Amino acid sequence: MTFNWFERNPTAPSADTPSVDYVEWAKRAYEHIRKQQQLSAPATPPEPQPEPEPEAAAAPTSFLARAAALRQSRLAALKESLSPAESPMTTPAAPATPMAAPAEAPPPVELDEGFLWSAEILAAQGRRPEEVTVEEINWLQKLRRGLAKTRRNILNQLKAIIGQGPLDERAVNELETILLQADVGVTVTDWVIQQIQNRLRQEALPPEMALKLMTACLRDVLERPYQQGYARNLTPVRGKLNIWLITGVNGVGKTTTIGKLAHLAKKSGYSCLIAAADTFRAAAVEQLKIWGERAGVDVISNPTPNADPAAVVFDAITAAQARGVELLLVDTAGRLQNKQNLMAELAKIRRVIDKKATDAQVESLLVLDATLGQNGLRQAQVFTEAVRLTGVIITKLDGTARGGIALAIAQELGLPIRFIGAGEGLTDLRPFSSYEFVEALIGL
Ligand SMILES: Nc1nc2c(ncn2[C@@H]2O[C@H](COP(=O)(O)OP(=O)(O)O)[C@@H](O)[C@H]2O)c(=O)[nH]1
Ligand SMILES: [Mg+2]
Repeated sequence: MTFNWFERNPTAPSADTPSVDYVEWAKRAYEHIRKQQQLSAPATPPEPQPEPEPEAAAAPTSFLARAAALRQSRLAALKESLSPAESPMTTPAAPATPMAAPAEAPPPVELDEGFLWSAEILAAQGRRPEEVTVEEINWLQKLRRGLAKTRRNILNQLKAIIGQGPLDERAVNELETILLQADVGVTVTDWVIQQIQNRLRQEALPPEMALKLMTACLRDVLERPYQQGYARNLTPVRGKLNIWLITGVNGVGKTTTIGKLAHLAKKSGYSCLIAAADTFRAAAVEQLKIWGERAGVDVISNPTPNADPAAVVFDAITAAQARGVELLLVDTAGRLQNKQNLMAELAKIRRVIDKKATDAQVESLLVLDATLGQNGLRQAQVFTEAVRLTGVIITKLDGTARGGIALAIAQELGLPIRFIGAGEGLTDLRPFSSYEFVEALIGL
């Protein structure tokens, strides 16, 4: 059965999720994944990963240190519990691949702290170890690695301000600074701090509880759009035409994101087509075609220089309707230099869609570059005026220490975050999960 990635939006474990033996769970998941991989051999050598920097080497008595020690001991127990045949040490060296490995083949899993963390996240959601895939584990590891800089900053500062005792006023002020530095934004920070202070007035708040409360508050901010009528998942409706208009400033990652979305759609069993409506530069169309090839999805373009983007969209809709395509991804230009033109261009594309594809399920997704922080958010205001946006995609979460920007985005735009990108590869984009995101951001 095809796994539909678009339906994957894990929720936080509820109070009645049964408690799990994480070591046993991780062991079964590891054995299951190894079996899968042996069936689909040959394996590709693992991507070289940067050495993880030690996380929050806290004073030995603090709860941060306890959490780190707990995972280390679980990891040791896990390694010990595996029979020699499954032990990663006995893996035969992967054969040297003469050509670039197919993008499809995921690297073998490594039994490390990141694997265990991913396993814990999946286990806590009540998933069964026999149903998880190597792609899911790899993605969670990537997400955690991507947010490592932000998390390290937060945890290191937390370590400095939080002792063993309950929180005091000074510690709360420091928490405020930490959130602001992670680019969570003033509104969200104020609200979170207020929640913590309200609680402090009722009872003593040990640091561990404060962190739990903060986690829940941040998740709450990210999930508010669901309470305002947005569905939890953005899943293309099967058997009909879905059109996703991908907008955003130049360089934020629109074209790359379209390649990754096309890949995800194919993997999830959808028929897909791409429209090259960023016609300003010939190179942009070429770049999109390369991504289309990688994902195995056709690209509709117009060879005329400076072709009318709306005409390209018209052609693409015609092709999509003739072929019974389910998901049409539309790449657009994002030149902010000529704001008026850009807005007119996007509005025209939208009119063509509304006129020509009356039954289509249309989404307008804004792509934002996480490394730009609050600046990116300000730039994006143009798009909120030009198109009726229905969601956000955040890219480049790898390599930023300001991963908290996701919170500011959800708050300021009032839109659900639909996908996040954490790398330049085909598989480096997945549907957003507030639970997994917040855990990767500040979870222990
Ligand atoms: N590190 C990283 N780079 C990305 C990501 N998404 C896109 N990029 C890079 O950002 C640059 C601009 O991307 P592009 O798709 O051309 O942006 P566009 O102008 O909005 O279409 C390219 O070098 C991409 O490889 C991501 O999630 N992580
Ligand atoms: Mg582009």
